[in-house]
Amino acid sequence: MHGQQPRDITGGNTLAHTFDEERATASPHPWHAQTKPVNQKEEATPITPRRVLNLKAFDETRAGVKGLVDAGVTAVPSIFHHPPESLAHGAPRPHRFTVPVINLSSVVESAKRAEVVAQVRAAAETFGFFQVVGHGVPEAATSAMLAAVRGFIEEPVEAKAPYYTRDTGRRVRYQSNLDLFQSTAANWRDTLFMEMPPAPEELPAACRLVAPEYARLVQQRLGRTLLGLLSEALGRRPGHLEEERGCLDGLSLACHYYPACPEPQLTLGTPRHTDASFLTVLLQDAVGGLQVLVDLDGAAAWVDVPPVAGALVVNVGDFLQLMSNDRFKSVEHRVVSNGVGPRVSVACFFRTDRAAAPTRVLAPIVAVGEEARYRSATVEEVVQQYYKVKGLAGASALEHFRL
Ligand SMILES: O=C(O)CCC(=O)C(=O)O
Repeated sequence: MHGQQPRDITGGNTLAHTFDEERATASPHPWHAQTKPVNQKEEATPITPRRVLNLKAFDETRAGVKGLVDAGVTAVPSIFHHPPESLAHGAPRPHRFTVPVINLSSVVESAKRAEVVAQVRAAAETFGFFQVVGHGVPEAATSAMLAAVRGFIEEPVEAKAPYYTRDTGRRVRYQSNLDLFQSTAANWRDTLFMEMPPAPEELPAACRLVAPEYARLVQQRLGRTLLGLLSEALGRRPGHLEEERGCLDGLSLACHYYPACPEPQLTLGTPRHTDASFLTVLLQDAVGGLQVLVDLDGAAAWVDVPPVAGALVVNVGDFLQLMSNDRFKSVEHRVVSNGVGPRVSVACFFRTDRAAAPTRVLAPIVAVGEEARYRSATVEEVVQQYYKVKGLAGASALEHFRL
């Protein structure tokens, strides 16, 4: 999918890798003044004054995780260490789960539409995740989008620095780890975040033409189709979620770059979470690493969402779980880090534009004979609660609104 191939920086033997102190000390990267040898049993660093200094030193480089890798780190700095219980990179247990792949190409034919509605309903009610092919977003647009993200992140630090910010007033923000100063463990990932539509001059040149067009295709073609199918799966007319519930208003893109990691067993690309969105449409390259949490005979287990050529991954977000009165599931997922990389992905979050968030009300759609399971809440309230519980693994913002 890219011009350049991902590379393996662990030498193919991640567990045998040892900390190369001399090399780290010799590197000019300012980060190294604060690194210390890695102890695999060490827990995630608590938020101590020393950690804050280390985080600031890392953030001030404006070079992200990509900068660490370019500087030649051979050990994952301690700010990125996750506690062992969050990692569990061990061999997955054998299981029968596969994320369904649904072909949307026949949805305009009324005879086949009911079959597709049934497939989407089954996936949304059980897994909360599915992949779609025949989705109407051309391959030229998906490969251009992945290449644009990679092109931007691989620019020199000075070219990217003007976009590096934690100012949420800006609609385009490049940063490493949104919650760098709040979380107890940072992630091996950099992100270019775009709230659509930004003013063209806010966008980096690498993405200026490609990102708005990709967002338009995902929103107007695939988003409209998916919301139509999900409306019907809830027993409503196809326009219900788009026209009466505003689920197509507002799209944000999180463009992630996961550099190859020298010690993937110590960190994560993205920790477990659900999405604060109605729906998320994810474009991933061929590297892999996305996993979804499923119930395997009473025990929670992480199952891969493997890259499928030409497919986009769709998942239900928290807003839609509330709105569907728990029929559709907003399921936890994460991205494991990898000795092979970089991995590039683009998550398109269908969520209300920030201007409408204080007034857009999320109310459950209650079927005949059912009772409402949630009180109504504005998008802003749900998002605030989402960030309040974020980091508490397994905690859902939705519980706060449950009746
Ligand atoms: O990179 C991925 O595959 C997933 C990213 C993700 O879960 C997110 O942005 O919320």
